[in-house]
Amino acid sequence: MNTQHSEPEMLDALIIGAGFSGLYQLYCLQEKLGLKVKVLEAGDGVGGTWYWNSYPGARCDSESHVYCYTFSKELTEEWNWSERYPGPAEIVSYLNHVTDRFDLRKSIEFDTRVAAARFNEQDNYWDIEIDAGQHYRARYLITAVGCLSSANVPEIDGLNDFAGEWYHTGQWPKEGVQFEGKRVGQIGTGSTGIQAAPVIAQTAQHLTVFQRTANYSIPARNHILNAKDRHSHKLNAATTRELTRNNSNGHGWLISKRKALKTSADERASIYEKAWQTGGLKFRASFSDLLISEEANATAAAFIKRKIHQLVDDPETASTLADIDHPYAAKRPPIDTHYFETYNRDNVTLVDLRKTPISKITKDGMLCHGMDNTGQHIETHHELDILVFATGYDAITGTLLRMDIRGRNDLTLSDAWSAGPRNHLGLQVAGFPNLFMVTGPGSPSVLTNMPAAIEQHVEWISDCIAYMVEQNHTTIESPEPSVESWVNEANAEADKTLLPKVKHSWYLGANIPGKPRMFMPYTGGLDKYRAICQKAADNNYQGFDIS
Ligand code: NA7
Repeated sequence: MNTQHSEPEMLDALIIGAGFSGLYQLYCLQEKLGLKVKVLEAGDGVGGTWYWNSYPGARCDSESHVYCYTFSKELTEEWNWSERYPGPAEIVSYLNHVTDRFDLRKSIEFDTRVAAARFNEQDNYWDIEIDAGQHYRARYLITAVGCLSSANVPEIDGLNDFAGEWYHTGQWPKEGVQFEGKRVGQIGTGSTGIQAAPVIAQTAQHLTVFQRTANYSIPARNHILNAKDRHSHKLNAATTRELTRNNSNGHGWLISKRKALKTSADERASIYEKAWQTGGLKFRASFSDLLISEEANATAAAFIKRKIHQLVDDPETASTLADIDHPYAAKRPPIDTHYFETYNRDNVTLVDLRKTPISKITKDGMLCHGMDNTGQHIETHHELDILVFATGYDAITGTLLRMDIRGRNDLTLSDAWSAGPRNHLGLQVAGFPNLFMVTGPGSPSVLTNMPAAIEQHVEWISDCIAYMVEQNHTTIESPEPSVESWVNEANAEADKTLLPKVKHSWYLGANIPGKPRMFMPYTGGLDKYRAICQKAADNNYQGFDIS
């Protein structure tokens, strides 16, 4: 920790990140509780995830009328979304509006990346150091760093030799990328790749998509919102708010109580067809047993695979796209705009990396080799001018662990989490007093509509800090037995579902070499989670040590 600088300013709370979480946390602590607060943000503007993710086709998969704050009726009333699903530019513009409307900008330091934070046990505050060496001091440290903010660029031999341009979708250049006349290679067919490919294909001379794992996708059916849509969203805003706060997923819809296995094949097909036509994530809410029974899930999987075969003209390409090895929605379920149809274009090629894995990146492309169906050795060189990595993130914990965060006894967060991220209620790690994580591991986070989960977390943390201030307490921390009990409870919830069974999933950390495998999001549902957190608060923060 650098100590050569003048005495740092003492804050009540320091928040890392100026996305949905950080801005609302700032509003609650500064504007409502009157505390002295600062937000440190690595970007030069607000927006968090959406500041960085402006890749072609990027679009939120929550619907715009629920992908927003609900704490201010006036804000809901005055803001008008333009499409069913908002894109990054509109989300960033919404967050700028919120920042100015609630006068938050004065408390945000942009272009400021936190390098380290250390808990001072003598005086019970956090000492926070930024890249430039300057430091801050705060009673409470709150990470609002997002779940998908550390880009994962896989180590592939030869990347340094590539003479063309390459980009990761999560660090997309603000000025955009010109694909006209270029041969583009895209690695990855997760939610991002599925959004990007149709848009890149529209202008690229040629697009080659390198698919390692085939994926399900449901049409998003995005559309422009008209005055009637907006009027209806505003009229129903209070009801929608109640719904998103009190259901398991934070979206504006409930999961059906019907079971796929108790529904006749004909009725099931018509329910799936209707959900397919409606589009969006709600498809997964068609039946209550889809994520708990492999047999039930297989009915949805078969429906989607049939659709892929109908949409894709070339039977071999369709088979490669539909050869999916995991249950539907057990990995993050993408939604798309003409993804499968994109493979009907003459300028798009799909490469099946299971048959011909990447051997290396060359000066002018990608070399893949493997065996064909007859056991013949195949080697193919794909010539490329631009390489797009749609290869995901070191999700949920990556950004937290890139900072050198140290709690009591100089314990680093990476040591505390050497066997995977363990905490109490997804909020606090044992040995790290006064550190709160917004939508960290062990909380519902990425399994929900994020702003709903964020509002719950931020409000809980704010109430907790208000309680600490009122009661004149200086530290709150989660003892190891509370952590142990929450980890067991979260694991037991996850084991009721098919989700932890997918071995190659970023929910488990399995996409990052060497990352400990532990199912990270809480699967018990936002409603249940909210009740558990509230009960602890109502009982004077039972399960936490306060002094
Ligand atoms: P994901 O869902 O992690 O998808 C990453 C994709 O990249 C996936 O298809 C991976 O294949 C592929 N990948 C990753 N590394 C490699 C290598 N080394 N070689 C080939 N293919 C690779 O990230 P997204 O950005 O799409 O989505 C993340 C979230 O952002 C999403 O859930 C939304 O909430 C928004 P794999 O499946 O690992 O075989």
